[in-house]
Amino acid sequence: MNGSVLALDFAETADREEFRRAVLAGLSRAPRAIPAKFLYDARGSALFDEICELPEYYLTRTETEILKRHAADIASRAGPGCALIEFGSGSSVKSRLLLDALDDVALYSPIDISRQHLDQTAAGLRRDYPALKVAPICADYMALDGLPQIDGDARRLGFFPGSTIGNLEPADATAFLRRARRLLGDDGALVMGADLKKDPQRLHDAYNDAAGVTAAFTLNLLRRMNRELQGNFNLEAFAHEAFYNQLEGRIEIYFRSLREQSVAVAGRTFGFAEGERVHTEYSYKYDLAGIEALARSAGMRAAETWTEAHRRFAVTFLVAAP
Ligand code: AVJ
Repeated sequence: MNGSVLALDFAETADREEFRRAVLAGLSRAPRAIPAKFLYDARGSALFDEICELPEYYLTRTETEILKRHAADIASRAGPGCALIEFGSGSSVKSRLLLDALDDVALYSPIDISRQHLDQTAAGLRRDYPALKVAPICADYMALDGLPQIDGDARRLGFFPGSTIGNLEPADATAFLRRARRLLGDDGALVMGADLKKDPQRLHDAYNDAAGVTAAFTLNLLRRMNRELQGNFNLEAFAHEAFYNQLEGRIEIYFRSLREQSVAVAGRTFGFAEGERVHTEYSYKYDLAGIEALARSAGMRAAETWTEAHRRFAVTFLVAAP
């Protein structure tokens, strides 16, 4: 066995251990909850890519439209010679829109927790942008304290698309932006995408698609527990549930037990009442005042916000507040 295979095995064991702890803690607590990041194993990431193509899931399409239309504005706000740092490098489609518009990019640094995702993104970009310096960082960007691979005095331009900010509860969203502000520096900037409040029916439909892809995405967490933690969840005996909580301004997602049952996972047994739910995700929806308030709470300000005719989604250029 060579060194890199060993390193990979080690990373996998560490990931599995983190998953095991999170599942045991999350199912032992009331109300039950498992953090959203565990939805993204290989199958979960593929299902999320499918969600982005759904007719009901307007987010990706709308954000891409805004980025296309305003890439030049973003580039002129950023100025030439920036280092582009992407927090969570899903597919690199959106970063390419920025890379194409920005003047003289000093460096592109995607940060992602998945080594595999990161390698794919980096390889694709190196192929299509041979002159671009690509410096991937394998890390959890929610817990990152510095950017060791980035030196020099280029202005740091962060990119946090997709309304990933919506996964975070308000205090965590503020904490993330504070961290980003520190990583990007006093003259840094952050381009952030956020989904906007709108007709509750449209929000509901985006998380309850007719083809059932979002349900498969949620229930994939049960499959993952079965596979990685020797679970025996019956996928037929649980259902995806998603609804808009208007008071809190967020979509809430759960898996719900369809009957009274007990399930073994990671060497323990858990009883479920009929109708009992396990929380998996929040997806907070903002309005423009909410985005500005969030920015202020983290020592930043919204220098400019772009949206489109239906005002479904917003892309904001955040800078450090003096
Ligand atoms: C990746 C967090 C932006 O909240 O819309 C989509 C995740 N979950 N459908 C979202 C998700 C179910 C998505 N984010």
